[in-house]
Amino acid sequence: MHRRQFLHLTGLSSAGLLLSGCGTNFLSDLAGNATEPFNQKVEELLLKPQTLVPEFPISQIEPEKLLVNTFRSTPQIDPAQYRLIIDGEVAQPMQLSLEDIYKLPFRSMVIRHVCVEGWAAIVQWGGVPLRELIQLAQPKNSAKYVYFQSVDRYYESWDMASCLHPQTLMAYQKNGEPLPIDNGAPLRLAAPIKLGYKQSKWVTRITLTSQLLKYKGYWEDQGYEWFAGL
Ligand SMILES: Nc1nc2c(c(=O)[nH]1)N[C@H]1C(S)=C(S)[C@@H](COP(=O)(O)O)O[C@H]1N2
Ligand SMILES: [Mo]
Repeated sequence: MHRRQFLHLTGLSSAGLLLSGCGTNFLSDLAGNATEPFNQKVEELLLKPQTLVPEFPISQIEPEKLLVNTFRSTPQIDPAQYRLIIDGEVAQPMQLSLEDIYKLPFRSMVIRHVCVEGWAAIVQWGGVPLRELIQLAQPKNSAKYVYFQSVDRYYESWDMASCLHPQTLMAYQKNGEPLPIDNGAPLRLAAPIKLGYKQSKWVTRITLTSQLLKYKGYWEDQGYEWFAGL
């Protein structure tokens, strides 16, 4: 992202964006960032055209085929209190309200959701591309992986390239309607490039890390494949 575009976005959203309580000063952060080079690998991945998964026409959506797959219970989340934290190996940690998130670029796509348990469904997801959120937080050069923490204590980790794929969304709409709570409202991961269990529902925290940790994901830590690409 060009610096001017970044400053514009920061200026645009600074009123609504609360910095997480990490003791950093917003203005000195900005001054510091002006001299820091933008993460080279992230920039390369953003410029390199990534192969898009073919999308389906809206007429092929299969509303009844998307099964709710939740391993604990569906959490209760007050949308007014909800915040998405982005932290870890970033120059600009942030906390976003749903209002902040709805102002960011929107993309919708009709793709196939595939669950390892043997079912699949064509579904339309709408939301903000994850790459927009990652760019806003300005990844440090050390950032290579991304962890997602959910309200039901589900957790996942992804490689950076998959997170920056243009069809990887933080979705808040399903089939053109507000995302139902059972499907992960107010915000869930949705992408046609990975299996269903990678697509965390009820995400509240996105943490960039330099390494994969001992715990990689709810299902991965029970033996399922980590990359889980489609
Ligand atoms: N937080 C959380 N996210 C989750 C799950 C879960 O139990 N908790 N299940 C996963 C699995 S295995 C699948 S197939 C999809 C199912 O999404 P759906 O319930 O919207 O169909 O969510 C994934 N994300
Ligand atoms: Mo699944």
